[in-house]
Parts: sequence; C-alpha cells; structure tokens
Amino acid sequence: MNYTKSYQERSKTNQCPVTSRLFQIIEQKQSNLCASIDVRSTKEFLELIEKLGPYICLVKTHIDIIDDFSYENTILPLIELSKKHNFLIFEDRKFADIGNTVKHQYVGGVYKIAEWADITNAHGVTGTGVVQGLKDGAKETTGNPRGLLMLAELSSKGSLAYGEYSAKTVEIAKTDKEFVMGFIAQNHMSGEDEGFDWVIMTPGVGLDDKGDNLGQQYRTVDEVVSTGTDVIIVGRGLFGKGRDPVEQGKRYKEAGWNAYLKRISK
Ligand code: S5P
Repeated sequence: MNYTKSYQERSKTNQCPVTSRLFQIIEQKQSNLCASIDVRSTKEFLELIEKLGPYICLVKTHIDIIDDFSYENTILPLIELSKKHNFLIFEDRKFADIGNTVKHQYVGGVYKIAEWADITNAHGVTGTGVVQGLKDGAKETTGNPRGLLMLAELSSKGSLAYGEYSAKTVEIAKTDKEFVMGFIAQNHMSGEDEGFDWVIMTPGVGLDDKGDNLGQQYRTVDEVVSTGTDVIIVGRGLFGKGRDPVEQGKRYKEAGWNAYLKRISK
C-alpha cells in the first residue's frame, strides 16, 4: 500500500513532477499541512501566509475573492513568500467546463492562474476534456511543472460527489499520469494496482469545530489521515474566530505529522 510508504520513498517513484516536489517539501519541513487562506484583502492574505509559512507545505488560494487583487501586489509577493518559506501554491479554482473554456480560464483573464499556481483542481462533471484543456494551457504558459487534482469527493453536507460519480472521476484522472496528481477527497482512491500513486488532499479538517452553518463538515486530523489523506487542508481552524495562526500552524503541523507517522508505522 502506498498509504504506508514514506513521502520520501513516494517522491522518488511518482510520475508527476509536482507531486515529487511536494513530497520532498513535506519531508524537508515535516509538514503535510496546507493552509487555506480565504480572506478578502491582499494585506491580510500576505500577513497570514508570512506567519504560517514555516509550518506548511502548501498554500491554497481562492484568488477571485480578494477585493483589491492585482498581479503585482498580490501574486508577486505571494511568489516571493513561497520561495522564502519553501511551499507550493494551489489555486482552488474548481474548473468545471469544456476543455477549450477551462484552458482560457486557466491561462487568461486577470488572474492568469497557470503562470503562478503549481497546482489547481477540476470537477470531473464535463469529462476528460477538462484534463486535456488544462494541460494544454499549462504547456502554453510556462515551462514550469504544473499539477491537477480532480475533485472526487466533497466535505459539504448533501454533496452529490460519491459512489459512481467518484469512481468515474478516478477514471478521468487516469488519463494523464504526468499532470494529474490525485484528488481532493475524504478517502483513499483506487488505482494503486495499476501503478497510480495518488496524492489525497482533504479539506473539511478541524480540531475544534464540527462544522459551520453553511454545510461545511469537519473531521479530525487523525480521522482523515487514517483513511488515506496525504495533505490536510485547514482554513478557519488556523485563523478563524480570532485564533492565533502561529500557534495553530504549529498545532496542525504536529498533528498531521504524528498522524502520518502512526499510519506508516502500521
Ligand atoms: O470538499 C471540499 C473541497 C474544498 S477544495 N470542501 C472544502 O471545504 N474545500 C475548500 O477547502 C473550501 O473551498 C475552503 O477553501 C476550504 C475549507 O476551509 P475551512 O475554513 O472550512 O477549513
């Protein structure tokens, strides 16, 4: 089971260059924590990332919620922080259109996601064209490696992404071993017997809350890592409700790492 292998081992054999780099960073920093920074101002966004930088392997953005976004003032400093603190960047764009449209959405507009985000994600609802369109966009934009996560399962109450939908999303992911890294999911996904070593990233993680009043549902770090999670995605658990991001960053980093050590020792 890949599940019980170390990140280091997996970084050597994985066929997706972004996955290998991510696993190396996780191993170096002993952190499988991704900070989800859903805030509305560039100042708050950058300040949070500066504080959390030492404790994370990845920053997840929703760049279109930033009121005062500009490439120069939001993205360029973000890239600098990613170099300073050694983390990757994941724009949680959740693409969900035909290949030609997602390619333009990925490359163009004001956000130019493909230029700066190492990782992005997509729903499988439109079929395999979404993978091909995004891959074409990545190739046209930058010489740097880019990775894609497919949304196989969601954390929110009443989600339609389960059972056959999730299984078919896995089939879509299998169409590109080099570009598709794995899944946003709540559980391990099949494919290992065919040589796929998926990265499973899991949002809906919180140690103090059970959910919010808009359908979010939280599971604990131990729970998600024991069901196959490689990267825990935490947002409001780190800085919501007046929490201290440095204190919480350390706490979730340790919890994630200990849960991983427990899993690989089995
Ligand atoms: O199933 C999902 C998938 C995603 S990407 N559930 C989620 O909550 N997310 C995202 O993870 C969501 O868009 C948000 O950015 C983050 C969770 O934030 P939190 O504040 O609830 O931890």
